[in-house]
Amino acid sequence: MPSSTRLSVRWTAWLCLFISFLGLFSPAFAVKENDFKKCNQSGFCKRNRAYADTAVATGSSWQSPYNVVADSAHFKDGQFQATILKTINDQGETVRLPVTVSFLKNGAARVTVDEEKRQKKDIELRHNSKARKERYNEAEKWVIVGGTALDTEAKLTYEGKSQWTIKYGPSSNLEAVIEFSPFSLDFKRDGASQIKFNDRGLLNMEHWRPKVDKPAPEKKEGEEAKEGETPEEPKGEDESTWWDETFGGNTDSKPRGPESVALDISFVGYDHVYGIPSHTGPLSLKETRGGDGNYADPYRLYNLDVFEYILDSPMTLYGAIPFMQAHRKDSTVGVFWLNSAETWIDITKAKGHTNPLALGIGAKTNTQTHWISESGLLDVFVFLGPTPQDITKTYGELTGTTAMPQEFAIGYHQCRWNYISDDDVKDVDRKMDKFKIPYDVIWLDIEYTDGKKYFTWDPNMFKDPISMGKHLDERGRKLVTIIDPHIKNEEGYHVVSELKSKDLAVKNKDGEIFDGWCWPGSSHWLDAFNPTAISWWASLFKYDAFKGTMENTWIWNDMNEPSVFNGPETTMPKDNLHHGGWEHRDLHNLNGLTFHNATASAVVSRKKGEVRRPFVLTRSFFAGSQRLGAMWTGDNEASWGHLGGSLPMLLSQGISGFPFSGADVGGFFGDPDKDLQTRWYQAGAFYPFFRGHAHIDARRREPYLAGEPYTAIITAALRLRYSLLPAWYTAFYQAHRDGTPIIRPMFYTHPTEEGGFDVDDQLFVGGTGILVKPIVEQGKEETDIFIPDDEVYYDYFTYEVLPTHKGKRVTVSAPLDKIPVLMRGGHIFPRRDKPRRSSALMRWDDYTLVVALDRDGKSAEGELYADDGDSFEFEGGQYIHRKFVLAGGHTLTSVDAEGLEKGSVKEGDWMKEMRKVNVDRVIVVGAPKEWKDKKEVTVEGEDGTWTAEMDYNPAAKGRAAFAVVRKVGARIGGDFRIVF
Ligand code: NBV
Repeated sequence: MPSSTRLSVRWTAWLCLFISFLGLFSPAFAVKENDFKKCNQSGFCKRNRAYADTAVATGSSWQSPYNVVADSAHFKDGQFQATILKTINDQGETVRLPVTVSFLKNGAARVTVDEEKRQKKDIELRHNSKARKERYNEAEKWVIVGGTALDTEAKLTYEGKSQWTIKYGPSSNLEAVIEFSPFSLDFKRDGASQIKFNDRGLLNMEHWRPKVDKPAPEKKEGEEAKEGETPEEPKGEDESTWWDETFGGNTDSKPRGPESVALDISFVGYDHVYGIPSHTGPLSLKETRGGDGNYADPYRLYNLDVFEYILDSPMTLYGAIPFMQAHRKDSTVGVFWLNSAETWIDITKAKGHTNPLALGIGAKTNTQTHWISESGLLDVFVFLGPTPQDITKTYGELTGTTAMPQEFAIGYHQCRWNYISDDDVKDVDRKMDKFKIPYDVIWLDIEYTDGKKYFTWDPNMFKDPISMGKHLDERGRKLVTIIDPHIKNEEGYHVVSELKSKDLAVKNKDGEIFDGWCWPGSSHWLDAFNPTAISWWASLFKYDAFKGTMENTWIWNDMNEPSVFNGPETTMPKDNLHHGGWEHRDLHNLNGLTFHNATASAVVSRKKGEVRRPFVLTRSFFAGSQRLGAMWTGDNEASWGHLGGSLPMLLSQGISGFPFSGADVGGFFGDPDKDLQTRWYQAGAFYPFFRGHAHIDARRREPYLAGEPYTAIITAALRLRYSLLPAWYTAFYQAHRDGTPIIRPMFYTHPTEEGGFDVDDQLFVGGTGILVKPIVEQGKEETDIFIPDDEVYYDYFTYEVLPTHKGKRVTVSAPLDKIPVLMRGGHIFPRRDKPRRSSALMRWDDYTLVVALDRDGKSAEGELYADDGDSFEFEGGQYIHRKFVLAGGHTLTSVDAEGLEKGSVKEGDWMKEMRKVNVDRVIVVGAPKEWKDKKEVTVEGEDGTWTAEMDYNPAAKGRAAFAVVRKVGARIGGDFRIVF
């Protein structure tokens, strides 16, 4: 065993010991849960839940103490501004909270509430803290990239004494009714309420107050509020965690005292809510206040290294997107809670409403949510739809859309912890070739480094990384190396010396460089919030600085929650300090994004003059991370449950604006049996990010090791992925263009089909009409697919016409070698059918167009987007974007999808080369009977008119008729017409 591996095995063993020690008194599978806080162990969550309970118990006499000062209110140029007074005691003392409601051109509205005293820094911090005094107001700097232009056409249409109404939105059909006493908001569309703020009176901004020393009651960790304590704020409030809080032996010093922000948001007439990833559990979110089948705890968003996470849980995971959509038949609305502190969200559904008309047609439920963050501003965006596409588009305008990926990045990635040497890498590469298994990227985990010092190589095991890089490059393949944010604190390691001397690390509460514990032992953490740190980080990635890397080396960021082994809940203390004096508490959920951002910008600038799209995978993320690369769902387990669980997780990522996502194929922990491994590859072939990965203690499981028939079945799944790369790339382009998910759940594609609203185990691939339901259960050889409409559905492989009915399930057989994949009639999608070793080798291959005719056998439509897959030249028009239409049952045309005139873009090298790339085959599934005697078709291309041979296969035994046109010879980038 190489020394580095031995070392890491020791570390793993140590870690396991440490973890089992923490959970010594809990049953085996509950260990992990107990390492992390429940709401009642998190002071501010518990206080706000108690506040909600008091409101409910008080009933109709509950009075929210927040009132708008009527004289302070004004409305101008699309913005309402006023001061809210919060009454804080029976003597009528108040605190001032400035509120702004902005109406945006794109139809979104934004509500921001701050606290005047903190804004003016008119507060005192305890413990001589050097922290900033304001509420954190820089989340928007990291997250929002556009879409904030004000709707200056918005109009104040009613100005009553205690209620104002503002009409807004591109079609002026939206309305916000602002109630002054108590402060509440009612967002309406076409006169009907959709979303209400503070409807239940749970708005709570914990104002600043000085600590008055009085003999503190004895308290223990996690203890309930003591009877007899005198609460200062609304009755029942528990002060015990206002000034400090202890969990797992770590004490948070809380220099600013209590400062949480909370608000109830009701979705009027909506019974499904989706989003707020990352969690396990169903796509349609569960209720969280207990009861049959519900969770007892709120969904938590606090990015953590959740070792061996459990399924079906509201527990937090590695990344957070506080964006929620509510859906009912024909309407989708949403909110984006822009707050990067620890956040909890309670969901309850008020069913059986007595007046369904008040809720909207067909809806009987109000979904009530309660958002609770530890600190920061109250800053919420409201989207009124009405379609799911409207919501993801506007959210994409605000937070940015998926970056166009490196084309290789959507191929298959072969990873494990760890490929142990450069010879090992070459060997795996050769074997993949020997078995004719396509793949694009091989990955190196932490053991490639010299003693976990990033930017170095283990001198014994990776003697010649450049020769390894070149070996891969010859086959068009890439290498990804891991770079984590913890920097080993070791004398003589140039990275840590510079980090210290340049003062670019995160500080502890006393302003000294923070020292924590991670893979390398004692470590410091890059403060990626600091612009100087970002530039310095970039310098480390230059090819001549990170020696051994070259043009085909890309990067993986792990542990960026950040993971700190000896920190509270395995992360940084909340009172740590970042650039600008902000406490870690305020920006914790942004930490991963800032590190990912630093790495992605470093990778773009590795060499002067080299302008290429970065590829950086991140584990931790926040809203906006989609602009920077891909994510994966962290340390899952080699079990059927985790395979099944990956689908709703990735669907949720997709509708939440970060669709470039995947789960470790095969499962990270443990050893999958061969059936599971095979089924996982079949599912993984439909993950936007497709990577096989395994724990260091897991047995080797490269696809060629599985043996027959498994290797052949896995290879077939990989080839299916590779043949569909043009369709996947087109779906990525759509995501990039307007925030559309890459894999799409039923409610998104069929928002009126109620039976599909809680279906989360099947998906459509982009706009291709390809409907997939991976098998995720052991021994299962058939499955039921939910059919959301009246279209015809063909089996992808056999062209069998399935006996489908709208809203019903259809049974398809799925022995181990079969993935349940259907083609929805009415679509055309591009493929490349020649199997090759990597996507790079397919670059100039001709295309196949698959046409699945609609139920009338007359029409179909589809798209292809292609560019050089590497540079930013597509931004200057160097791309091909075609629209294919088969109409009238006889003519297939290809036109520029954006209506651009031929020759309107000067062709660069890639475009010129693409002139040689053609449509080779057209397969028409569901071909009309009238074609049966045809032997050829007429092709009208840019260079003239010619004929191409066609075979017609009549319908037989449930299989649709299909026609195959060979050697079409029409240029893929040009206009053409094929007349059948
Ligand atoms: O770097 C080692 C692993 C990595 O393989 C995995 O993918 C990450 O999620 N890493 C976590 C740290 C250790 C996990 C036990």
